[in-house]
Amino acid sequence: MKINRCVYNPLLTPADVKPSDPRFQVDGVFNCGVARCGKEIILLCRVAESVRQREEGKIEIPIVVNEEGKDRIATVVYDKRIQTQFDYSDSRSVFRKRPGGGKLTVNLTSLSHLRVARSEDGIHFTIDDKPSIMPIASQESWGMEDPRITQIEETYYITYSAVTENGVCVSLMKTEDFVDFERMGIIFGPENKDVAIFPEKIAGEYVAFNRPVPFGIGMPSMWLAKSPDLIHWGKQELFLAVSGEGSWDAGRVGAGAVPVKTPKGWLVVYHAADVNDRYCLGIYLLDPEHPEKVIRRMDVPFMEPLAPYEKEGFFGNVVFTCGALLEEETLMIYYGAADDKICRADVALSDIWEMLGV
Ligand code: MAN
Repeated sequence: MKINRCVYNPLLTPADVKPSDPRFQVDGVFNCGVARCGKEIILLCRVAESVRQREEGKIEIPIVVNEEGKDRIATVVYDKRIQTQFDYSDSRSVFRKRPGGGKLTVNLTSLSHLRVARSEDGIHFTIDDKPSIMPIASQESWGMEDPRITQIEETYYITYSAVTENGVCVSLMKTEDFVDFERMGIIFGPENKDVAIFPEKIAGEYVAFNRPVPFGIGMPSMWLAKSPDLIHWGKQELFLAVSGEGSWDAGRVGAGAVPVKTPKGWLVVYHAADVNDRYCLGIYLLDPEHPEKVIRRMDVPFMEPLAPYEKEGFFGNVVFTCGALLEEETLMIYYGAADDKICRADVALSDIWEMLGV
């Protein structure tokens, strides 16, 4: 399998990104949506920030971002030397024990917003100095994550994880120019993530992958939903459940890139994690008229975290994609590496067909 990692990887790192507030540091620029917009390739990047330099042994007052009337988002600062009651073993979150067993997330360690980066060659990107969209307290009090862009005619629809203290939802917004964005509200209530909308109606309906997160029974699996208008989603069908213990996809599975139309069917690059949170990418080819019908699936990983910049970072051993473009018979996969950088890998369509045996 010829996965060609770009020799310029990583294309964007935290050092390329100006913090949205001088008191913040950028912890990661990763998991970006991608769109072709005329001559340019646009990445809508997730930028994760946290409070910079803390005085030892002192908990600073929270920094308020994006104040709207009485609503505000304030960053919360945890210091494991003082707040010893919490579990800091995962770099992404702060946990405490849940009454009756398990862990409850007290907060995330960073706050994410979305920011545009542009390039004419798809390799050298310039990221804006300022956020394109900051989270608002009433909808995304814990941040906006993992945007996926679906172009339908002249409009770009963006799904993203709207993280709140009451759970992770998936919201929709739209733009025509990546300058003005219009929020369209929550389309999947908590807990759901990884919504990738197909770029056209199939048999008269919009179709989207989504990934509910069951608490009692079941594991985080990929589902397919349908909608007449991109807002109301139903007719849920299970698409892919996790595999047995020990396998690369035993922990969770979810959409990755927005499905790509090819002459042989829908190409779907998704993510799967094992029980140790090692994130790989998998690949499917789906029937062009019936996306629930699988033509071929590769049952081993299509791409694994192998490069040093994928193995090490804010949260290591992660390759995670939200978008790919098919241009000149090549699939260009933009992906987050180790939850702090943006990278690109190219695969020739002919190699994908050979691998899938179609
Ligand atoms: C989460 C995802 C991503 C992230 C991975 C790995 O489940 O939503 O935001 O890249 O975990 O940390």
